[in-house]
Amino acid sequence: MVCYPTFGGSGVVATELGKALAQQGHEVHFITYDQPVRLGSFRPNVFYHEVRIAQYPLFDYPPYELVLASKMVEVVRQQNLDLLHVHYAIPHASSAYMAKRILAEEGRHLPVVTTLHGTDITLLGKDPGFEPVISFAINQSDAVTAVSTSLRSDTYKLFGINKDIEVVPNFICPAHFQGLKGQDRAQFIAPGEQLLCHISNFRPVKRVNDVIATFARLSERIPAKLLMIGDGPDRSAAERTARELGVAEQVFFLGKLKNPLEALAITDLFLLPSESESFGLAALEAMACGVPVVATEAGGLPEVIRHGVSGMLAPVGDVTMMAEHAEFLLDPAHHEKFRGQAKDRAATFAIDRVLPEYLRIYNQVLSPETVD
Ligand code: GMT
Repeated sequence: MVCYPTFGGSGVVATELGKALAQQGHEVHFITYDQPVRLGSFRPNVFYHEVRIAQYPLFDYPPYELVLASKMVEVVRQQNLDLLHVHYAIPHASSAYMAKRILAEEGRHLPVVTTLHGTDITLLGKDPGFEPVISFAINQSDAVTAVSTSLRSDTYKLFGINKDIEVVPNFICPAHFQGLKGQDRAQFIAPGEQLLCHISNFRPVKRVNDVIATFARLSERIPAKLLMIGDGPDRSAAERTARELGVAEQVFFLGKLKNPLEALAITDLFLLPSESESFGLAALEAMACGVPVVATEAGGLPEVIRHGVSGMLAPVGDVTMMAEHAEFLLDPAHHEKFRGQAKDRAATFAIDRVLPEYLRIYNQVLSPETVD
């Protein structure tokens, strides 16, 4: 399993998939530059290999992808791995291609499965500096999956892809949500107030200012507080917007949390007004906690959030409509119904539906007909 170890959804998906495979008896080796955030404590069949880059004065830009490719080769040789599953095209798929070629020289076939997660396609894909490498790495993978139908079609639109891309949606592990104990709500809200939540990496694509603007409109109508979880380039701007809109006292910027589920468990509504979103794993996790979602109609979000069922959708930037949706969903006349529906919808993304799909793909690339 090759992934980013950080708080992003692609790392979470890779980690949870690896843990589930290990539980079934497969040996899973994580290759990345830091311990994946959700890996937790040690467990049978799970191994972590750290990619370390030596600092040389010559390197203005440390060549992570080369060190990663070398580490892949080393781990495949030493652990006798059957395949690599790389999450995020850049640079994981291109490093995997290099590792594959090196190993082919010694007569070893190493199938590579690439899972596309979103920003590798929708943001980096628009950068001509990356396009040839992304297209090549995807085309050279033995199997390619995308986390939503929307991402699949964006990939075909943006790149010269001649491979089948299978849609395997992201998932939740129901066990993480059963008996989940949240924080004490009274730390954040007074009786009668509603608690809203947003989780992201605060990059421009997340439109965190729209979260604040939506909340400011809503809080004119109902008493509420907002938890802002995560960190990134637009955090200061969002804090400024909260002050300008007069809601700074009601908005708590908590920074990055290792276990955001504890916050979701005490939340009444989740806001995700992204410009583009291939899937929206945070929204799915909110729904699994019984939290309805107000989001945009962007990308794969409508595939996850059923409008009028598990939440409500609005056009990108329409903070007035999002505030109206929020007010509707929080209305005691509807809120409990939407809570239940959000949970039911999330249950359709349980890992036991998705794991067989990945196993089928692994078996497919391991079957002799695919050996070149
Ligand atoms: O949202 C991000 O910028 C982080 C990025 C990542 O690599 O984790 O998230 C992408 O992958 C997630 C897991 O598949 C998806 O749930 C997110 O929707 C997707 N983000 C975007 O498309 C913006």
